[in-house]
This record gives sequence, C-alpha cells and structure tokens, in this order.
Amino acid sequence: MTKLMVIGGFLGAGKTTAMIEAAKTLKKIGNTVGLITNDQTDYLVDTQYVEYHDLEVTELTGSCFCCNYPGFAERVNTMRQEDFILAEPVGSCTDLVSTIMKPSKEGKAGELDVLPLSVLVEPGRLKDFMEDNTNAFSEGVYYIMDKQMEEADFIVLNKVDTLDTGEKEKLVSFLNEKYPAGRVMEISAKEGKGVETWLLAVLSADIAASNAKKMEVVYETYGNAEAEMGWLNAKAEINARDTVNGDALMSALGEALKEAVAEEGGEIGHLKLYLDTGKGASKLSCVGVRRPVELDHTLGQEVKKGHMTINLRAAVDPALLEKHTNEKIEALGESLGFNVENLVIEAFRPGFPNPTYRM
Ligand SMILES: Nc1nc2c(ncn2[C@@H]2O[C@H](COP(=O)(O)OP(=O)(O)OP(=O)(O)O)[C@@H](O)[C@H]2O)c(=O)[nH]1
Ligand SMILES: [Mg+2]
Repeated sequence: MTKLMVIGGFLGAGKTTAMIEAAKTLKKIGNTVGLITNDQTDYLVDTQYVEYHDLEVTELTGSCFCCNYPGFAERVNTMRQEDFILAEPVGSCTDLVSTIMKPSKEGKAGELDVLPLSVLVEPGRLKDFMEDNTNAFSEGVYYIMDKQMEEADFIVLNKVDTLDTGEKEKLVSFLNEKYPAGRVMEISAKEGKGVETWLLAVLSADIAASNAKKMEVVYETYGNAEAEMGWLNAKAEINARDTVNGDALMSALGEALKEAVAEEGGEIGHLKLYLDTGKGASKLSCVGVRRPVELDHTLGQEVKKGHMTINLRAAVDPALLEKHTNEKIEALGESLGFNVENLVIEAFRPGFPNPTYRM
C-alpha cells in the first residue's frame, strides 16, 4: 500500500530540502516516490525546485491541505501508484493531526499507510522561540510553532551542520523537555546527514499509535497569527538588454527585498527566488532579516532571458510587500540592464483557517 509521509514545520525550516533528500534516499533503495507541494496561491518556487531534481511532483495551490482536504485527496489519488507520497503542508499551518493525518488514517483519501507526522525545526527560529524574541515574530506566531512541535510524532531538528555540539545539545534538551511525547531527531537535510536514520525511525514506528495526539488549538490565536504574515507570490519574464549574471541578479534582488522587510520593521518567514533560463536555474533563500541571503543553487552563467518566481512570506503588510517588490525589481532592471515583462504579483494575508475535517 502507498505510504503517506507528511513533513511539516514552520516557514523555512527546510521541509522542501528534506523532502528532496528523503525522496532521493527512498528511490536509491528501489522505491517510487511522488511529492506534493502546497501553497495559498500559484507560482511556487518549491514545485519548480523539486522538478529541477527530476522528482515527480504535483501541487495544491489556492488553499492549504487542511482547508481543502478534497483537493489534497485528489492529489494523493494522482500518485496512488507510488510506493511513497511525501507531502509538504504550508509552513504556517498547524493542527495537522486532526485536519490531515487522522482524516487520512480514516481513509478520506483512500487506502493509505499513514506514517507518523514529522515536524522540522529551524535552529535559529527555535532560539528565538526559546528566548521569546518578540522583536522577530509575535507571540501568536510562536503559538503556531509551539503547536506544530506539540503534535509532532517526530520533531526533526534540521540544519545541525550550522550548530556546534554545545548549541545542538542545548536545543535537543529543550525539545526533549518541552515535548516529551515527540521523538527528537537531528538532521542536516542540506548535507543529507541523518536523513536515512530519520526515515528508518519513521518507517519502523508504530503506525497505529502515531498521529494520535490530542491537542487543544485556539483557532482565533492561530488564525490571527497566520494573518500577521504578508504573503507575496510573483512571476515575471526577465529580458536582458545585453546579458546579465543570473546569480548576481538573484542575490541583488534577495538583498533588496530583505532590506525592505527590515526597513518596515518586519521579520521574514521565508523569502524564495527562482530564476529558470531553460538551461539551468538559480535559487535563493533567506529565512530571517538577521540571516544571510543564500544561493542554494547557482546558474553560473550570463543570462539573456529567464523566468523569475518570487515567494515571500514576511510579517509586513502585503500591500507594502507588493510596493517594494515592484520598486526593487524595477530599480534593479535599470541598474543591471534588464527589462521586466509580464510581471504578475499576488499579495495578500492568508485567510482564516477553516479545515474540511477536524477529528
Ligand atoms: N545549512 C543548512 N541549510 C539548510 C538545511 N536544510 C535546508 N536548508 C536551507 O534552508 C532554506 C530553507 O529551506 P527549504 O527547504 O526551502 O525550507 P521550507 O521549510 O521548505 O520552506 P517553506 O516551504 O517556505 O516553508 C534553504 O536556503 C535551504 O537550503 C540544512 O540542513 N542545513
Ligand atoms: Mg518548502
């Protein structure tokens, strides 16, 4: 029977990176794997990045899995022939056990072996959470993170490559103490370390006993916190007047957007940029205003034309995100010498969560 593995966790925790790494690991030992990405609207960097890795992917856009379970079930059905389906819910969603995992266990998406819920945790974000750093995010956003970790069967501390032993031990003991019912794992999705151990633990866990945590969720707090986040998805065609260095363009736009969020006094949940030239791709990510803008994948070449996608989630008014995006991209076009065509921007606050099921 097809195994469904849901990989949750807050914005920028490394869900897509971990999904790609897990899919590669599962395929290496002879499994077929399909991935499902999810967002409130269209033009997803994650889907393009997964496709770039030659993995089967389908996306659910326009709503999160929880609020459109029939849409989720439909995507699952298109992948029913796979040995594994890996699904990444929207990073600001919680209450997944009662809205996705239990309905799936009850057969609402057809026959499936529903594997335990894994929730990825980002070290920097966890430190802010531990220090209750409301200069970064509000109490409400930390409420979402708390609920995500509370309901997890596996709390997966990711990006351990960025931590020294002492720091890692501190974070792991905090997680063990605060969430004794979750099993804490350590991985570096980027380096592929710990991923096999995590998968083995998930696969050998008791399916019947997992996804069973009962958890109180105050939807008003959850919904208000989600709505603090401005959401912006955009796409555009880039046409260089001569040629332009694709990676330099991405870095400059990433820095400019990060600066704009910082100037507005907001925090970045996740800023993702993707530039596809048809011959290669450049991908950029930034998970906080005090964090670096990083090129996860480089083009390494001059570009004449390219298709750009911007996904930005930040605690800033979406109208301001739209204004800054328009201004920064135009200014960059002038300074680097490219035209921006067919720019489409969708900017909004996520709607109040209204799950299809709550079991
Ligand atoms: N150093 C390090 N960086 C990582 C690791 N895993 C992911 N990242 C980086 O963290 C950033 C976010 O990773 P994603 O996989 O896109 O995170 P996500 O949880 O899918 O983000 P959203 O879909 O926006 O919620 C990217 O720059 C990744 O390269 C890791 O193990 N170590
Ligand atoms: Mg992702």
